[in-house]
Parts: sequence; C-alpha cells; structure tokens
Amino acid sequence: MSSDLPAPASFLRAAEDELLELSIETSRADWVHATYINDDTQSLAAKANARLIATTVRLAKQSMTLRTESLGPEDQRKAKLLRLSLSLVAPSDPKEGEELTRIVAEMQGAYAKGRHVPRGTSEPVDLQALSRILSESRDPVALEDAWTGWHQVGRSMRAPFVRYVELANRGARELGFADTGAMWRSKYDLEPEAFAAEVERLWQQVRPLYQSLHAYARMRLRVTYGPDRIPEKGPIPAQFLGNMWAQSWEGTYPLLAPPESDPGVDLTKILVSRGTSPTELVRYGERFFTSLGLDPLPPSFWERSMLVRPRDREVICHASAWDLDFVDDLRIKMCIEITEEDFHTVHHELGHNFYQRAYSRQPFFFRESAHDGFHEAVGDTASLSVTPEYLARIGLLDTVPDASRDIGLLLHRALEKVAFLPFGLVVDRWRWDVFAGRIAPADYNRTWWEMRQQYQGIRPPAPRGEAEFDPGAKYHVPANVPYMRYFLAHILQFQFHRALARTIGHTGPLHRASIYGSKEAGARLRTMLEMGAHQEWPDALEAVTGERRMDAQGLLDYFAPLQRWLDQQLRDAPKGW
Ligand code: X8Z
Ligand code: ZN
Repeated sequence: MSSDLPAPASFLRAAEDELLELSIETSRADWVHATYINDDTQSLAAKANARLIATTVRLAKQSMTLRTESLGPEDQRKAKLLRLSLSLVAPSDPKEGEELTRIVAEMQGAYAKGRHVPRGTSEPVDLQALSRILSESRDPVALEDAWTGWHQVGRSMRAPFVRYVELANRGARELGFADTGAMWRSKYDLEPEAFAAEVERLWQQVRPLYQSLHAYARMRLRVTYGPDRIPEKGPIPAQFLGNMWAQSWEGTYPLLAPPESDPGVDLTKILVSRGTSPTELVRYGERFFTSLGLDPLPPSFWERSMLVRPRDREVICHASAWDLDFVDDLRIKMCIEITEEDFHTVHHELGHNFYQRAYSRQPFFFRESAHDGFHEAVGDTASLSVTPEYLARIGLLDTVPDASRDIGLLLHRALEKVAFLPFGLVVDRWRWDVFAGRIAPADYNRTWWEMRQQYQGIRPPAPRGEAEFDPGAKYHVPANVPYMRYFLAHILQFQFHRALARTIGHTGPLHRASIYGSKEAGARLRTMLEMGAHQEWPDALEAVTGERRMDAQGLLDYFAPLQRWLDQQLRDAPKGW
C-alpha cells in the first residue's frame, strides 16, 4: 500500500464528513424534485445524485484497499457499510453516471404524471382516483378499465429500463458485486445466497395461511362476480382484489366479511364524520409515538412536510419519510386522503421519522436501520396497536366491540397484511432475475406475470404482451427502490408486536394488544432504534424480541384464530391454483 494514503481510521472519518455534506445537498435536490416536478428540478436531482454516487464509489473503492486488520471492529463495519450504502451504482464513466441517474429521475417523473380517462368520463385522473375505483367499484367493466388504464404508464419505461439495468449492473460490478440484485441481497449481514434462502424459509412458513386466504377470497368473490369471472380453481383476475397491484385486499372486505360477525370498526367513516384534517391525522400518529416516551416532532416538521397534493404542480404522491439533515429536519411527503388506509400510512411514515431521529447521534455510516426491513417495520408495528381499545382510549370509538366476534377484525387485517406477502416477495424475485440476466428484455412482461401467478395466484384481466411493461406500473420499479424490505417488514412487525405485547404483560389474543402509552415497550423499542446500523441486525432484533432470527411465528400466532376459521369455511373448497 502506498504510504501517502491516510491512516484507515482518519480516511473513514474524512469520508463520513464528505458524504454527510453531499448527502444533505442531494436530499434537498431530491425533495425539491419530488414536491415540484419539472425539467429543471429533474436535472438538478439527477446531477446531485450522480455526484453523490460517484463520490461514494470513489471512497468505497479506496476503502477496499485499506489494511482492515489495523481497524477496530467499529471501523471495519463502517468500511463494510460504505461499500453497501448505495442501492444504485453508476459506472465510473461520468457520462454514463449522469445518464443512469437521469433515466431514474425520468422514469419517476413518468410514473408521477400517469393519468387515465375512466370509461364514460371525460377528465384524465391520477393513480389515487384510479385506485379508488379499484377498491370501491363493483362494476367489472369499470374495474378492468381503471386497471388497464393505469398499467399503460409502464409502456414508455420499457426502453429506459433496459438501459438502466445495463448501466446499474456495470456500476455494481465495478464495486465487486455480481450484479445489482446481488448487491441488494448483500445488505443483510449474510452472503447474498444465504439471504435468498432466509427469504424462502420465511415464505414457506406463511404460504399455507396465504393459500387459505386466497381460496376463501376466491370462493366469496365468485358469489359477487359470478363463476364466469372468478374461476373455481384457477388464479384470480387481479382487478377484483381491491387494489391496483392486488398487494392488499382490504377493498374487498365488504364482499368477504363473515356474515354473522360484528361489522367491525369503519375508521374511514369515523374520521370523515369528525371532519378530521390531514394535519390532525398526522397528529394522531405523533401522539402514538410520544405516548411511548419518544420526543414530539420538531416544529420544522409541520412547516416543511407536504401533507396534501398541491393543486398547481406535479408531485410524487407516493408516500415517503425524509430526514434532510440527518439530525432532525424530519418531514413526510404524502397526498393524504382521510381514510383508514392513510391513517395507517401516516403511522408507517412516522415510524421512519422516529427511527431516523433516534439514530441521529450515531456516526454517519450508522445512521441507518439495522436492515431495511426494520425501517419499514417500525411504523407498521405501531399500527398493529391500533385496536378497538386504543381507538376508544383516544376518543375515536364510543364502545369497544366484544372480542368474541373478532373474526371480521382479523380478516380485515389479513386482507391487508397476509395478502401482501407474496407480492412483497415477487417484485424483487423478478428484479433479481432481471439483474442477473436470467430474464431477457424480450421476456420482461411474460415472466412478470408468470411469477405473479406462481406466488400470488392472480392473473391480468386480459393477456398482456411485450409492448406492455407492467412492472413499471409499480412505483418502486421506476424509482429503483428495493422491495424485499416490505416482505421482511411484514414478518418482523408481528415478531416485534408479539414481543412488545409480552413486555406489557398482555395475555389475551395478540390482535387485541396495544402498546399505546407503555413507557416500558417504548424503552425497548427505543434501544433498538438508537442502535441504528451500529451492530449487525440480529443484535437489534434481540434488543426488542430476545430472538436473533427472523421468524414468522409471530404472524402465525396473531392469525391463528383466523386460520382455523378460514379452513372451516373452506371445507372442501379447492386451495391453490
Ligand atoms: O412504499 C411503501 C411506503 C413508503 S416506504 C408507503 N410501502 C409499500 C408500497 O406501498 O408498495 C408500504 C407498504 C408497501
Ligand atoms: Zn416505508
């Protein structure tokens, strides 16, 4: 090693300073782009990202030449995280670097601008309005029209996506990864293939529950839509599942609700009837976290967040949480509608913000979650505590329904959480194969639907050709956001919930446990949040659960009464597809 290189420890300190400053600048460019899309903000964001990526790659390459044996364990971990910090690596050729970040900014812009004129109307409407049709309409023609109309948004992304795959892989290889998918799988303190095996293990744990839910949904949807539209044994047409991507099915709840059970709590109705504002919706979420002993959000959060869709400009409506200065310039960006779904999304986003602030005292390289599934799980864990008792305690419900008729409540939650699992898996199983070259561009759409059928048991409304690019109709694909994190989060949140329920001494059914107001549960959670990425994720998991392995048993325990009930309903009805 040449003697003019700085000592490893001071190299890392200088790298942290340089990257912190550049990251703040890039966040600001990204924020302005996401909340005010035009050619200028797109170009500024692309340039800032290209610069941050180029600097990170340069530093990561240098770090790979460090004599790591001279580093303490903390610095060794920093060097490791530096090489793993990017989810998009550009090739070192500056022209190609800018081309890649421009493609991603453009694909994101195309997604945000997607519109469709619903059949029988004359105005183009956005994804939110089309999603409302998917969840509320029971008219098969309207459903198919909204579904097909939105999915056209992917078409223009096909060519740029092919180029993006090529350039992103070139970049990942420069950092020593086999391809971008292998780089994404390397972020879990495991070898990439060992991580893939962990995912498979978790999927096998929950697959039987999914299959029961799928069979029950199919059986009941047949009653509403008829045997010509819903097959007895085959995959379910995607437009009937209440959501644009069939990723969560709570829109179908009114059709699937157990006839004799309590109608459940209609939170949307309650919130709307009280004239709840978007700001008040967020306040509910904030109060949940402060009840655990966490500090309230800073005043700048309320001044700088974007809570509603502006009338006069294009924005990225897909919800996200931000920490612009990596200390306490916390914000969320959402186009809030007063619905139960957004009530939960607010908790999801604030979970990110409270995590970000908790780890802000760590060195810069550790200002991250234990792994990305943890980041996605924190807010959802809070949401699992939104029980009837909790709603009564905060004055949103007058009387708490009796727990003996809770199957409806559990079914509703399963339509949200269990239905999600195979979707959470399929997005990146598909992208992993694309990045690895196992799926060629000519087969993008065919393989996408083969996998969606294989895992989710769904099919498109009508055959889709290769002129379409249906993966592009899901935000995280054009935006280059890895997706396996959500699959993991859907497992982890129940593992956290079960452990925290034990912490507060809850003995009843898990779906009736709420940690609201518990400083003891809060302290446990806080220990994990404050660790950030300082230690490997099993340490963080242990801090909350006492366990060092991800385990779907928490989810299975939570839904055990529902699993029994579903199988009673199904009797001899076919499962699988
Ligand atoms: O993208 C999100 C969050 C932002 S991190 C709103 N989620 C996934 C999705 O919408 O597809 C949360 C659940 C899954
Ligand atoms: Zn999230």
